[in-house]
Amino acid sequence: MSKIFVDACFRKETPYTPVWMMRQAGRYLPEYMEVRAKAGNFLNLCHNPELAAEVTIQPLDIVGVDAAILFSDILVVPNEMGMKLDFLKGEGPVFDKPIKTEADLDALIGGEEAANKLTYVYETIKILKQRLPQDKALIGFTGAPWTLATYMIEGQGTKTYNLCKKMMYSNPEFLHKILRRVTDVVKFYMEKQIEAGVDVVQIFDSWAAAIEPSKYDEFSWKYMVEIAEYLKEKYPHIPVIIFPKGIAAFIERGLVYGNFDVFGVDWGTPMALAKEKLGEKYVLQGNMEPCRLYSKEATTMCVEAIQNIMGGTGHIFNLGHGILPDVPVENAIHFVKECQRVSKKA
Ligand code: 1CP
Repeated sequence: MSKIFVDACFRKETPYTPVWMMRQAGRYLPEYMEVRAKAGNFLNLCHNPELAAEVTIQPLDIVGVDAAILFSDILVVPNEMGMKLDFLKGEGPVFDKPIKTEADLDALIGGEEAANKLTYVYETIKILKQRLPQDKALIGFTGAPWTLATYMIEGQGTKTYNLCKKMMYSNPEFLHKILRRVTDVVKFYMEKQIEAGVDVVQIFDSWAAAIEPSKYDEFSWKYMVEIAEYLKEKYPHIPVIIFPKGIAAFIERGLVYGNFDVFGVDWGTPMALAKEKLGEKYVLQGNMEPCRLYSKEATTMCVEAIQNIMGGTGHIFNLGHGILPDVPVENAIHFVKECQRVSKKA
């Protein structure tokens, strides 16, 4: 059976425009909180294939999206490269020993050996392949090497990225060494997710906008291109989505080389601009501001506006970034229904 989400990634005709929500699992769903409590904490949940599969499926059943995004986190990759990781309440992810020196990097596990340690992710995918309805796609994912490196160097989320940027300008060779190590793991990681059964892969470059435009290609885009080229050569039937958040201004520079299928547009980028600059090369995904989910009226207005710009093939509805924990579930359901209503073909 064909999956409309995958067809849409390849710009094929579909009965309506498929929809999913970035970070669709999580704290806004009471059912998620129950399972997380059972697991004990967030990382335990990522490590438990049975429970991770359960929370992956929840948003499909509850809000009716067209694709499931694998439940995991981008930071399991540096964790399995050997960096001890904790998710602290109210503070988010923290690595106890960020990379400071060449010796710190050399101590990490690389390549396929690191990717092989992520067995719980592949197990989750295998369970999901058996449980997901045939017409729903499963999206696997990774963080972009740059976005992963920001956590590995800073040790946690950051507002200023000063350690990464100090390295970028005063020791760029070392930053490239880190990015190379991460890229080599991610290529194997994505390949193994595909072999385990994901239908689509997405690369999250959430902190793309931390890099100045003239440096973005060198420190992020080219590594994502390398990953995409590697995957496309082996698995041309698997769509590759990229989400470089907040680089509307870069679009002017025409960062359009690379073998990707879908470009995830963040909520700060006008959809009409994204269409003008990128719509011929990529299917566009996005891009409702997630806070509109607080109001059904604001949601409907935005969904209609996006449909007016994007109507037809070449689009997938999505939020323009992650869903917030205090969004009412019924408003999330409303978003999905409205996307399907406005885009349904007669
Ligand atoms: O239960 C909880 O309280 C933890 C909240 C949470 C969840 C639900 C975190 C911690 N990660 C996740 C799941 C997650 N993370 C998914 C699963 C699929 C989904 O539901 O959509 C995905 C795809 C991610 C990816 C992720 N993790 C990104 C990239 C996407 C994005 O939103 O930009 C990033 C930057 C992370 C790091 C991370 N993990 C968790 C938090 C709070 C953060 C961000 C910390 C920061 O702001 O630096």
